[in-house]
Amino acid sequence: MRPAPGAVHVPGWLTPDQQRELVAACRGWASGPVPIRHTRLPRGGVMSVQTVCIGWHWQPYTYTRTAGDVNGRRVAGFPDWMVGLGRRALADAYEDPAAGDGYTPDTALINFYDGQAKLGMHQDKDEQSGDPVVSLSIGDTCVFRFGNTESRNRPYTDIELASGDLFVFGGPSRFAYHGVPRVLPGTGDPATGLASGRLNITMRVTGLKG
Ligand code: MD3
Ligand code: FE
Repeated sequence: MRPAPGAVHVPGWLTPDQQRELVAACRGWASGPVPIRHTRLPRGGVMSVQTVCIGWHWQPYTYTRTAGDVNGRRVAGFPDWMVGLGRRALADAYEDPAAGDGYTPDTALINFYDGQAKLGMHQDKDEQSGDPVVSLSIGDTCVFRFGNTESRNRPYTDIELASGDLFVFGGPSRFAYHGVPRVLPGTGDPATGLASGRLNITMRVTGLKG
């Protein structure tokens, strides 16, 4: 499904085995050198979503190697196997075996949503690169709100993202407003290793060096 130019939704892209392996990997990162936490925003808010980063640490609104807002430690590295997964995601989403060639994501934000968590409408513009964002969802289904590039308001489209779904945001959709107004508790399969809640992994290219 292509809800907008450059945006592609591939339901059920991850196999059950891949979902289990990703849950296990994310659990390791969540208790790694920089533990998962509710991000504090510079204006005083605290996000209801919990986030752990790999490759680069996202601290609103910048990327750093060390987590100055958590414990000052360097985040875990971005693994080569995840670069491969990102390339296969682009090839499959754009139905072009070469679409992932040269795609080298260097950071991922791993978001965990409990039944109450939500994410307000925002743009992702802290990356110095227009390369696509690859999003993988595991666990409870959510309502994902995909908007426009002009403002956080209508027009937008609400789409359900379920466990195993791939979403790629490239081209003009890369800088569109988007958010997660709610998750639908009890919709996930505990066989993924997630007893409840929703996990979302977004791979990105920061465009930073070092
Ligand atoms: C569209 N995450 O981490 S994934 C985020 O489900 C974020 O946790 C949501 O928004 C989540 O920034 C949505 C889908 C997504 C991610 C990044 C995008 C859509 C995007 C960047 C540009 C355009
Ligand atoms: Fe985002």
